[in-house]
Amino acid sequence: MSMQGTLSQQVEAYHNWKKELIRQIGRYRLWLQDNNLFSEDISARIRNGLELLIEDELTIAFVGEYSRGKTELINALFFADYGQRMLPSQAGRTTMCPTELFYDRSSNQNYLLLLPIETRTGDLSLHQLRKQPERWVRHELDARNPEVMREVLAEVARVKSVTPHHARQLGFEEDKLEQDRKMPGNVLVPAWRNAQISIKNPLFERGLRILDTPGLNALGSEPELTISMLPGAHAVIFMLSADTGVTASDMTIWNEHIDTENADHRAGRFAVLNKIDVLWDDLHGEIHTQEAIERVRSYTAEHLGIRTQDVIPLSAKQGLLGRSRHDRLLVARSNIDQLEQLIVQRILMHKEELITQNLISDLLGMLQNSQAAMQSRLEALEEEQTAYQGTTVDRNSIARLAERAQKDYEFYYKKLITLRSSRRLMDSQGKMLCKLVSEQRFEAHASKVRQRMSESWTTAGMNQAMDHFFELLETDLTNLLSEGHLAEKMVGAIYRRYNGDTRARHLEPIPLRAGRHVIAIRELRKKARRFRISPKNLLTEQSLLVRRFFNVLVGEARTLHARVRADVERWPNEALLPIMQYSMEQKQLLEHQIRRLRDMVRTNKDVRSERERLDNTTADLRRQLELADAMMRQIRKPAPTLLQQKVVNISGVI
Ligand SMILES: Nc1nc2c(ncn2[C@@H]2O[C@H](COP(=O)(O)OP(=O)(O)O)[C@@H](O)[C@H]2O)c(=O)[nH]1
Ligand SMILES: [Mg+2]
Repeated sequence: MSMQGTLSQQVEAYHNWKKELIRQIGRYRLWLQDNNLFSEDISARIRNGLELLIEDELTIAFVGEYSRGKTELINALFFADYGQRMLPSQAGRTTMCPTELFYDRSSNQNYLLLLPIETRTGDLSLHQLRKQPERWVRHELDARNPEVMREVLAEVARVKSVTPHHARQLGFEEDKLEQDRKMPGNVLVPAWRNAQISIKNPLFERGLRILDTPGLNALGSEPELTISMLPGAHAVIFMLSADTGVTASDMTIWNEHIDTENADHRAGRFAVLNKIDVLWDDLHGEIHTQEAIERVRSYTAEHLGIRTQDVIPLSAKQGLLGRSRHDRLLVARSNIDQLEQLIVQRILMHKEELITQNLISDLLGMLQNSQAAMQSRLEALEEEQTAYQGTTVDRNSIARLAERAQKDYEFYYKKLITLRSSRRLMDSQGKMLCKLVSEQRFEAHASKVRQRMSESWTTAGMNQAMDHFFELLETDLTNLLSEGHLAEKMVGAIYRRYNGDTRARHLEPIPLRAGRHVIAIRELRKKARRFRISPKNLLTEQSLLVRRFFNVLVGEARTLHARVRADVERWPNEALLPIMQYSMEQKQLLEHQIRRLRDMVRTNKDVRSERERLDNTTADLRRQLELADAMMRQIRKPAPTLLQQKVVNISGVI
């Protein structure tokens, strides 16, 4: 506990940091309104940013062969307070289904949802089934009664006895299943395909999601798990056990499902070397034990090809025991805190970096824009002030000011007209880009492939059809990339001209960045290749294979495609937004100034009251600029773990 805060404290700090950002964004919005700088475009951009923050989630997947202690570790990390094992964990092969743990913040309820395994024979993917609550069996969970809750949660591990034929139809490989001793000839399969557990817990309330997976058998039989759910996780914790070492099936899981290039979990893949307590009772004493643990640790790291510090030796069981008994020594010895530290430092830091790079830089850009506009308003007012220095108003200089303001106004007015036509040009460019990734186009590719697959009689023919689908998509996206480059060049030229003509040197175009989509589709194509050559799919009957391919890979491609489409639809509008915003703001400010100056010339107010009024206005403007500065400082504040890293570096503690 001497470390700098446990997981929940850090997640809390992260949450507060996000909350503060949300508050600052709200303040900025009000500020814009107060200063007449608000527009529909800015509003949309701010809304996007807010959604990103509010919906932000963090998924950690626990993966490994059965009986490595994944569920035990989840119990220790999140349910130790209940004083008992909440999720079923047992010796031997726990035939559990993939389980997701989170807190449903929209309904504010605790519950368990179970999806019957039979849905595997249907046409719907897990992703689609999530939107159909009537397909799931629902149990309420009463957190005030942990004993009952535990019994309800035991459902997750329920098995069913089925014939080998039926098991095959459900997508299982017979030889990886346990025989039913009570019904010789039958095999045991999990009764559920997926479990969703919503449970109130400080971490889950803050957007943490946990994915608990069963062993290799289930990984192979639910392609969606390996193709979209696992790669989508922000971090993967790979579980090994000190009593078995790294076995062949552990290595298969690592190589095929975790150590792949195409996953999102850039925040990290970590290995946990569990059950170190089996090495504790060494007759040769503590030092010897530590040496033994270190040996297994470096051997494991070498085997997996990761750094030794990314292998955490621990004891989930002793950690759970220690935590529920409040036995600090035992908790310390279990080393479970070290894993929490790692999660905090790597995973949260990564998320913070993402938010900082995307949202914050965007926000700071907008603020800078607004500040520049306010600054030029202030400068204009200061010039007016000099016209009021003497005892009489210097009418000539006021007239000059008015004239210049009028000219500037016309300049921005024209600029806006040009920009609007540039925007129309962008719109038509955008339409062309959108056509390349339209939904109809995608569905046309899909149905063409479906037909080719069902007409094909050979494995080779099927394979070609499947690959052809990805080829079509890749071609579309490559075209998008080159068309997008052209459009980006055009935007670049617009900005260069604009920045050359005005004083706004800080404005930069927002890129389309279509390259990442091409990479994503190529990676999905690689996955599809692996899907095709997996021995299980080679033996699957044709209609089932077509269905599986569509459920999983076409489904995944569809999601990706929709994401690309949303980006492409938004971009043409956003690309010119910064200069549009700047011009609008300038025009707005000049309009005010002109009105005021004209007013002054016409009404012939006395110098003193005019000077007072000007003083007040400039003072107010300075205050507004100070406010903007304060917001800027707040938004720039480093995120909690980044901050902590600095502290750590300074104090030299690792
Ligand atoms: N000795 C020891 N046993 C453990 C530890 N963690 C889990 N186990 C046991 O290993 C078995 C399998 O655990 P479980 O969590 O169900 O494994 P999973 O299949 O990976 O989820 C259970 O009997 C646990 O009690 C540990 O740290 N030490
Ligand atoms: Mg388990």
